[in-house]
Amino acid sequence: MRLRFLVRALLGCSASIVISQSGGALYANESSHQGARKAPAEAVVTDTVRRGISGKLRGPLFSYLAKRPFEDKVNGRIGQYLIGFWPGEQRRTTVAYQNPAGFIEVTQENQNTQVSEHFRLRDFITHDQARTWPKYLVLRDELVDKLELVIQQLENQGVVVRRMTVMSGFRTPQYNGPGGDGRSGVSRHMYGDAADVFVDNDGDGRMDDLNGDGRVDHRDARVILSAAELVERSHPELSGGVGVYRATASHGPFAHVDVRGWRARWGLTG
Ligand SMILES: [Ca+2]
Ligand SMILES: [Ca+2]
Ligand SMILES: [Zn+2]
Repeated sequence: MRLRFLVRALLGCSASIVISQSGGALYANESSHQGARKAPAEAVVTDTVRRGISGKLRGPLFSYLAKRPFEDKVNGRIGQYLIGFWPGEQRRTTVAYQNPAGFIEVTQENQNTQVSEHFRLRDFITHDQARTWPKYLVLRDELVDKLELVIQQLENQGVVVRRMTVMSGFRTPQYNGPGGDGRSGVSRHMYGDAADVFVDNDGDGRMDDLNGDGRVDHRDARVILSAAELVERSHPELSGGVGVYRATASHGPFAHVDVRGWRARWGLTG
């Protein structure tokens, strides 16, 4: 265990963060959830850092989780975990599509780490290679902030949100694929700033009836879009894409939310 922490220290990340401020959740190192291990080093994080733009509770997301630099990806993998190649590895891209700087290492032990009031680390991992650990994740804290702000906005409108399910968060390029079939080859999901979400308070795995019209359809996803619209208005720095998706045979309606840096909207017809 000592060695493990030492390795992390060498990778430039502290092993744990303990929030000293009173109230709210405690964001600590991965082992704290099991309560079995004592962190070797403690750092105090200010309330400002912890709360982020949304003012919602947030761990200083990435400072205390083990990270691997982008260069640790060799032949499209880190260890056994297949990641693939970003467009920026094959051709010149604009700044927004440059390769991510690195990856959060997600282990079976740390996957339940709470990254904000409503989200855990595992919510954002790519849904593939179920038995392969660790997995590697790109996740921008602006995305988490925006999602928390959208939840806050929905609640201000009287829409209770106990659970917002992330259907798809980060997608490795390997999983995302080269595009086609309506899926973008330069998807924001590959850059850790996009999530496909729905509100699911009743836990049936599908969107709830957010607008109270007695049906669950794309209009409920539009409620999320409208909330995101207001969030972007008050937080232009979180501008990005918002798309509405109808139910298909394989999934219910959902909304795509990202923080790509410029406004984009789709799926609004009909
Ligand atoms: Ca539901
Ligand atoms: Ca409805
Ligand atoms: Zn999406």
